[in-house]
Amino acid sequence: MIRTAMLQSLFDPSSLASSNLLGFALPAADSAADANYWFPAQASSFAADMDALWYFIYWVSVFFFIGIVAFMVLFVTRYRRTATRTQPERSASHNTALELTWSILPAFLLVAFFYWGWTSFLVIATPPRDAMEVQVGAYKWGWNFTYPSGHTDSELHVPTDREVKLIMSSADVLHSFWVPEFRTKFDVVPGRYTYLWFKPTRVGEYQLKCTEYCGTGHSAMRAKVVVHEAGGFEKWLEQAEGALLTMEPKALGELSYKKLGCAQCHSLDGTKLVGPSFKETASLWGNARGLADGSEVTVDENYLRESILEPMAKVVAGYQPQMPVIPGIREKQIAGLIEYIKSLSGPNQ
Ligand SMILES: [Cu+2]
Repeated sequence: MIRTAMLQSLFDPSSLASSNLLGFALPAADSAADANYWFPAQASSFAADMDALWYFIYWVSVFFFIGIVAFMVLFVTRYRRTATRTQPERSASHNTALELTWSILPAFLLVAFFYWGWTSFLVIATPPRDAMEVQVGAYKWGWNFTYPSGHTDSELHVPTDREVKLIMSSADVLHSFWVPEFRTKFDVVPGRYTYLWFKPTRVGEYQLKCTEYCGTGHSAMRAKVVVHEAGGFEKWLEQAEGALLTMEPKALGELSYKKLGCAQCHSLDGTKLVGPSFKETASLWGNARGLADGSEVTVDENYLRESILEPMAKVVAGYQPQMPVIPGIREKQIAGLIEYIKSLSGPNQ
């Protein structure tokens, strides 16, 4: 690529990377560098390019910072007021050649920043057609991911060296999808779909963070991202789906409680979070529960099933109508969750 060649002629990345000058290594464009002082590890196909652009702007800024400060100190010292020099030096009101130089040369640099940034942005903003598609749901305060097979999970699992396109939407407010190691980030907006793509290049576990302040639970709005080695993703998906078929209901309910994001808002120990604690729900089994609209409902299987499928139908008194619909939830998971919640008031709780 032209940009890379241009950069390599400006700074020799291989010598810098190997000498690791003060830890500010400049990675070669096709490398997958480890974490360093400035950046986490590079784990996607455009991470190296993104970092190289950052280092380019960084070193240009360092050059001008040092140059400007050095001249400033020189002039301040050299032309300072002294006992023998009490009047200001005479100075030219302007110098056309100098002014043209300091305007035109930096303009070329700005165009270089723009060109590099723009062409990189085009790559990041254009998802490849044959990418694997994953639906992403964001809500206060968690994430869910629905895979092409229909499986929904609270963790993002992807195969390595395969383009992945995320089709994202929010159930409530603005959120933002960010995995620092992938060097890409995009807002997740209620009422519309936004897209983000990446090609993971490094097997490992990463953390997805929400980067749009979205309320009190914002800092806890994280999810595990797993990049599998070749074949590992299919194996993981098969296992996760197999678990749905073979697990006994209560155990499946406990797993779903963690996997589907219920745990973000419903505690098991009576603590009031965004939604009522499941312990409280269980303790009311067979009895009436007060709703936000002043009516009452009997806590039983039908009430729980309705609340999972249609969270706004019966909002418990004292809580905000905030729960999102869980995409792709299976009947078996609903039955499991009901059994699990029921069990929380049992003798061994
Ligand atoms: Cu958020």
